[in-house]
Amino acid sequence: MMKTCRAFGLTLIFLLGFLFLDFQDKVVFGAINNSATLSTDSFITYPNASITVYGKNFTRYEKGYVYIDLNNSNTYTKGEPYTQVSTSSSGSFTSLLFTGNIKAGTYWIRYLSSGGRTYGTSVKITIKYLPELKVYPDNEQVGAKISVLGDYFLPNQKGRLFFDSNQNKTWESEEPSVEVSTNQFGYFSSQLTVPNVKEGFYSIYFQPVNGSKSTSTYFKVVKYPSISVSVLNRKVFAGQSITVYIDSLPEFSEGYIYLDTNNNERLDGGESNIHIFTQKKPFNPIAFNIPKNLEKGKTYFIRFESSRGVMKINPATVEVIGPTVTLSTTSAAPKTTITLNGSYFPWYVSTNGFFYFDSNANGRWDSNEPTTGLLPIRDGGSFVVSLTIPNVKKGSYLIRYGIKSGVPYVDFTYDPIPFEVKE
Ligand SMILES: [Ca+2]
Ligand SMILES: [Ca+2]
Ligand SMILES: [Ca+2]
Repeated sequence: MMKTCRAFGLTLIFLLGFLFLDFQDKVVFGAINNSATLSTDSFITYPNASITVYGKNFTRYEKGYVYIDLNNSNTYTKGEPYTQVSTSSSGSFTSLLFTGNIKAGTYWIRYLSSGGRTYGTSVKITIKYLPELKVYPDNEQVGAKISVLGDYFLPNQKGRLFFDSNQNKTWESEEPSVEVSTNQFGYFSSQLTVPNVKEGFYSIYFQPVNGSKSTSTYFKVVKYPSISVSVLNRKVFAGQSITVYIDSLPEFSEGYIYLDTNNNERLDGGESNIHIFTQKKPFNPIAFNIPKNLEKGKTYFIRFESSRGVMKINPATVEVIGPTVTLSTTSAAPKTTITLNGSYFPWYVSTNGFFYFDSNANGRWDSNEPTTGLLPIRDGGSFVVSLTIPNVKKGSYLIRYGIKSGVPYVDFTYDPIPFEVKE
């Protein structure tokens, strides 16, 4: 009798096991219901968004997980977005599932019981990226060119990109705009110029021509500090000492003010510079020496190079107008006395510089060649001197700038001035 009972028991266990293994997804076994279904409130969503997941006809009072099966392995893999659920007395649940930082694509959402069993229907969800605009840089000053990139839009979508100067969310013809079209991947890249608006936040819009919803991004219009110089009309001469100001330089700024001789927007070795450090506003004006080796007639930038990361500051421009010399006449007979009018000469030339008539054209002053004497330079860099043309044959000569003998090195030169001697 005992034997029979045990045999029957084993058979029952065997039969039950058979049923369980073979029909677990098809038949009602215990409390598992073959009509367990998952559904969602939407079939499309976005990364870092929530969707609502509904469960129906699951095992009652069961704890489980709803997850997005990213690798489609039909089971939960670490890292896949999930939410924990508890089924009610009727085997249902409602839960929010956060998509997280998920790649765009189509995935199955599945259910996994805390006992490790996957059952019930799966539901498909498509993850889409939201259309977005990005602007580089995200702050600039009036007149600057900015890059605007659009991504995750519909492919081949035409539209207008515009800077909403008057902040009414609509494009007006005077607002900077450009017609753009997305490529086959829903991407575009374009440029806009910051209009002449006050400092502050503005929106840049991409408005599709088909009338669908526009996408926008913020942009900040800023005003950089700017450098100015003390001299009239920004005209300077080589070697001049000028005053430099920087308006609205932030406190605790450190860097160099320099004259960008080669105009490469960098402070290079050999470029005149002065170190500054501002503890407090307002920033004190500083004395700055215009280098002596600049080209006459050319315009240069005086810039600021920050020692503490990138800081944009509008440069000042200076035009080199001197030094210059004007002759009372450019041709004369021997023994005529001519006048040399100088302007914008650096003061220190007084101590060692003069002009001479290079009679023998050897590029040097010889003691028998007439000179002006040392240049008596006045305030503002001007002088008036005379030179007597020597008794030389008619022809072309050069009046040259010379340096008093014994002066070891002077970094000031003046181009030779042509002169014609008549009979
Ligand atoms: Ca507008
Ligand atoms: Ca430079
Ligand atoms: Ca000579």
